[in-house]
Amino acid sequence: MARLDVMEVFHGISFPGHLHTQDSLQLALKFPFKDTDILVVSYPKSGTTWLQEIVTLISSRGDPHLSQTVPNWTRAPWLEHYYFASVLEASSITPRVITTHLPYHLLGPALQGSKAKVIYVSRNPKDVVVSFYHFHKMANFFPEAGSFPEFLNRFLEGTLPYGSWFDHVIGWTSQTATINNLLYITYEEMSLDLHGAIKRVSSFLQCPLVEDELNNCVKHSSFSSMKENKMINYTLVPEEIMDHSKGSFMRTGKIGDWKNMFTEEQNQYFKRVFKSKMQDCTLEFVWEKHNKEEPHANEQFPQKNTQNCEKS
Ligand code: PPS
Repeated sequence: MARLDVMEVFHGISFPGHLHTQDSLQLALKFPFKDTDILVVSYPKSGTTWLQEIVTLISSRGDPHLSQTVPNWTRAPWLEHYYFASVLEASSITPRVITTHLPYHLLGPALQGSKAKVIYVSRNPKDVVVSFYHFHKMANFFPEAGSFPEFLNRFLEGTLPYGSWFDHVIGWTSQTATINNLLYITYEEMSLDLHGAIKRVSSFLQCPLVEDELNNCVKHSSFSSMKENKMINYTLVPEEIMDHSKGSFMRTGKIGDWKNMFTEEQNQYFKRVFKSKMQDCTLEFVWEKHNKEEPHANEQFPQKNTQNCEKS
């Protein structure tokens, strides 16, 4: 299935036709989750792959064998991708780890009543848009990225593939009352204290680890280890689909790279749009709270209703 030039528009959101069909998207909305499932949810470029790796390593108690021998799209497949059903059927990995970029307003109904464990990972949207821009340049299943100012406008309008970051974050972070087991984590938290973040995820998954196991998880989910791991760095994907001469999937792995891309004017514009779109959101964003831009080491996003939002 190449379909590199096709975009599927589903409920007003465009998805790359290389990975999605109308059927696969429709099937995702009716997926019968098992209570033992672990669902990794994110807007693209927010730390999805990192969390897939962390969850795999926690389930393997720090042993990197699975994460170094099975590609992430097989061991933690995307629910909405066309190959999902066949991968899941062929897999014997337990617990099942499933990934999705779908917004809450589409996937929420399938989760009602389920005790599946949901982990929502988010990231400073300025870093998200920069990472997404670079990814558009190397991944041939996206439309042309255009110039960065154009791309930024499309991000702020919510017309990029996978829809609006604002709707995604607001949708998923308002669901503490409607989803049984939900953990919020941020890219920034993982970046500033990976050991603490892994401990929090392992406790949420009810898979407490001893110190050695935790340290192995930290080691194998570090940026440098993951950058070398062919099972997650996408170098297994053929050149015509991801052009590795134009960049790498594991690009910088840093907080605040947006500063290398945004002009001051774009930053001010972004802040205005952010303020107006998020005004009814009761959550506070850590990269705004302390020194206005950067997340604070000991804080998590969102600030209210967080910590362990799981209700077991
Ligand atoms: S995708 O395409 O939606 O699955 O992308 P996603 O995995 O959500 O995001 C990719 C960005 O996450 C960075 N990344 C990491 N940063 C730090 N440490 C680790 N271990 C790590 N793993 C992935 C990756 O480099 C992309 O961010 P940028 O800013 O582009 O480097």
